[in-house]
Amino acid sequence: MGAKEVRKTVLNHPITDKITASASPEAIERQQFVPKRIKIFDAKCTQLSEQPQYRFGMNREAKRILPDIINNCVHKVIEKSDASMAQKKAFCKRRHIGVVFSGGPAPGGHNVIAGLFDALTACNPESRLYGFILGSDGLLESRYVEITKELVDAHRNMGGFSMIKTGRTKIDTSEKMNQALKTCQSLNLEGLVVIGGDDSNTNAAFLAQHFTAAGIRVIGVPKTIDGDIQVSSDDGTKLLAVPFGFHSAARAFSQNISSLTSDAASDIKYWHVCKVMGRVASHLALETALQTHVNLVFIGEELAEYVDKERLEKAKQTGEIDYTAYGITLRHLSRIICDAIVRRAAFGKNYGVMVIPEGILESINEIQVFIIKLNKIIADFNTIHDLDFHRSFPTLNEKLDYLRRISKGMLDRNGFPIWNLRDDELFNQLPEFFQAGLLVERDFHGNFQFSQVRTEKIIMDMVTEYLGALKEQGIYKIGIARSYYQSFMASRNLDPDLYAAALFTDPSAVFLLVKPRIISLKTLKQALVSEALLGKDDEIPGPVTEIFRRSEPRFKIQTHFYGYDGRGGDPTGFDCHYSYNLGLTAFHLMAHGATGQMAAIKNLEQSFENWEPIGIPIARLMHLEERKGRLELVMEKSMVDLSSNAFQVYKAMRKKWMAAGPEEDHYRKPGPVRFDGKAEEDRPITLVLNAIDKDA
Ligand code: FBP
Repeated sequence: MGAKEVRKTVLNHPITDKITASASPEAIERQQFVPKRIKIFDAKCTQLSEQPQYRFGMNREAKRILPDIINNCVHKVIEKSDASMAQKKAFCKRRHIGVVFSGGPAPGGHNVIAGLFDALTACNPESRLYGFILGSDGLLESRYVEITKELVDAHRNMGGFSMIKTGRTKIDTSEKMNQALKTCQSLNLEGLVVIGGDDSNTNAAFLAQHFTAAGIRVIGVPKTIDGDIQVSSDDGTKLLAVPFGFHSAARAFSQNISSLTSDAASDIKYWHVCKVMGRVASHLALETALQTHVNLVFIGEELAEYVDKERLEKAKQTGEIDYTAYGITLRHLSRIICDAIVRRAAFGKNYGVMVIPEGILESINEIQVFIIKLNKIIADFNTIHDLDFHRSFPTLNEKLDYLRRISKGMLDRNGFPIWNLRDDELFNQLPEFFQAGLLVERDFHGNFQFSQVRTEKIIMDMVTEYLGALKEQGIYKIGIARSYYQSFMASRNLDPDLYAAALFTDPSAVFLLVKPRIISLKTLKQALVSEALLGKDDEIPGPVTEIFRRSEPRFKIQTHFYGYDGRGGDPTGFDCHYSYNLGLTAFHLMAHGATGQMAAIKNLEQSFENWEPIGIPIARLMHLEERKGRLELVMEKSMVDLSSNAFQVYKAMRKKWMAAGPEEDHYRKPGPVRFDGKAEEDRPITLVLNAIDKDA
């Protein structure tokens, strides 16, 4: 048979058809998987029960701007067993509902829509669900698709937001609000479900307020891989432990990062530097640490609290206060990393894996100041000139030139210079790629786009430079196992003990460190000559040179960015069940007239039987935050709580996980993301730890 015939036969073979089909066996199994439903959703009729025992503070600005939804309280979906015929009929009436994704994708989004669709059509098959295309843009431009059973079935338990796509456009003017209202009215919508993060839920609250007069309801659904939407009432009761998508993304990152631990420990030549998403909060970095036990992890919230006690003490002795001792600097951070690298290398481990949260720059004083100042400068330029800063100054040089010009005179409202000569001088010391990163365009919501900045590069460049200096000083060396050294020398007919005293700091240690002053073949020879092991004109014995070479470190890194892969990945079992029930909850909240509420599941940290569908008043979660250079009302992000069990456990374990000693590493293999199966953990580790009752 010729090549052409072979190709034809293989191409027409049924096996080829089967194994090259777009739907993989895993995808088919996923689409057919049926998430669990909270029992209450099997009831013939439900109702909302107010839960006034859960109280929240009230922001004055929120009260002023959101008067119609500010007095909402927490609602719980409960069964209505005594529903009259009329009530049942009202509950099962034909409805039109709209749904929109907003912000970055998160695994589980399709299941929210599936839950919403199933509840809506189970009540009344005549009801219609419309999905707006490409996020808020679809809502503004009236671009939508009717969501049918076929469409839903093709996306059940599958990752991404590809069914209707997403976008980051903010509905921030009354013109846009009216436009969105017009679209909803033209489709005769009873309500709109906004599936999004903190900014999108903020938008949902503003829409709810704007739509009140028209009787259209708006329900938010908490999504974000960043994990920073968490809600507790004033008395500390957890109402929402985590948004959907967090678990799946953290598990996807952890699986990949744990593969890197295997690589690092096999080839023993690389430090793998992993930047993981989380624009501001470090929840993903913390969960990844607990999942993988990598050697070094930074938690932004901890760095932000950093105080250099030594510097404070020194200043105290001279009767002064050193304000620069508060907060960590890039330089200090790079020193901490170097310290870990040097300490592991001393035990023969010139390799490792570290995790840096994407938003780490926000915790570094000097950089945070730049970010805030630049936010203001860019926002002011846009307002004053009614032009876009980035289009007006497309190149880095033009941007820098503008900064230079304003450094001579731009003052803020209180008369303080916004960008002074000192800022200009410091900024100009940064490498170009980093300057460009800090000047990157802000997103629609005025957020700094950390994902666009090569944070790991700026940090690791400083680390590499300092390690070079430590190597020169003879401090950075690879420890050599004494047992290895002895057998190596003996097999080459050299007396190990004879040379050990001249070569090593402590010849009796389990790992031998070459003396700091021996940093080259020249200094090696001097050491041997001074110990009378070598004549001035003799050559260094080959095996001794070999041992010295092995003690010389070469610092090699591989950088990785985990973010888009995890947020576009498939959901874990936890997220499949969770997001599906969020969809069901959103429907029941809306069907009973709620608006300005965020669908949530209480007791996520407990077994599924205890999950409770609730609605949380979004307006009560608002505070004022600096955006685009001015204070804006937004939903408050939840940062890593340094007193939480999860952080405390990580803190207690991190020395062990750094493994800067003779022992083996303690890496943990979490395994792949799955949606079913016995071996699968059923919720994030942070959630489980935080639910442990400290006082019990
Ligand atoms: P959301 O807050 O919308 O869920 O998005 C979070 C996130 O995944 C961050 O972790 C990341 O910084 C950001 O999106 C990147 O977004 P993009 O590159 O899409 O603008």
